[in-house]
Amino acid sequence: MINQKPKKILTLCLIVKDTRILLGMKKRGFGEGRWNGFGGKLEQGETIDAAARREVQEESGITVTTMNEVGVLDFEFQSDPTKLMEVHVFKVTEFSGEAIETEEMKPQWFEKNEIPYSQMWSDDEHWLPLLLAGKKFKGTFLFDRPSDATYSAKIISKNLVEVQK
Ligand code: 6OG
Repeated sequence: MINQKPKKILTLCLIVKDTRILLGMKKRGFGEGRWNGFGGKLEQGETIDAAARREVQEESGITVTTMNEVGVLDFEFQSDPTKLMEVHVFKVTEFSGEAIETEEMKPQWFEKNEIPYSQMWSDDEHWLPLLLAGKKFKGTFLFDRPSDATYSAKIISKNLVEVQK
C-alpha cells in the first residue's frame, strides 16, 4: 500500500573518533532514558545538513567539521500510525570542541565494542554496525510503540539494505 501520510524529517548524528563513538543519554522528550546519537527536527526553512550540525552543537557542545550522510531510516509505530519519521543518519568524522552535558543530553564516549545496545532504540543494533563499517544503508522499522526509560520499543517488522551511495 502506498503510504501518503506526511513524514516528519529528523536528523541523527553519530560522532566517531578512532576506536570510540560518542553517544548521549537523552534526558527528556522522545526516547528519554536511552543512549542515542545527536539530532532532532528541522527548524522552519532549514536544510537537513544545517539541522544536523545545529543539533550536534546544541546537544553536545561539539562543532562538526566533516560529516557524511550514511543512511535514511523510516520509523513507524503501531500505537500511532500517524507518527511517521524519516531520520537522516550522519557519521561525523571531524569536529572541534569537547563534549559537554546539556539540558537535553549527557554525552559519553564508548569503545566501539562496548556500545550499550540494551539501553538504546532496538533498531540501532541493526544499522550502527554498518555505519561503523563504513557502509551506507536505508531501512524501514515498524515498532509497537515508542521507547522510554522503562520500555524498549519492540520491532514488529523491518527492512534494512545496504546501498552504494
Ligand atoms: P527530538 O524529538 O529530541 O529528536 N530518533 C531515533 N533514533 C533511533 N536510534 N531510533 C529511533 O527509532 C528513533 N526515533 C527518533 C531522531 C529525536 C531524536 O531521536 C532520533 C532524533 O535524533 C524510532 O527533537
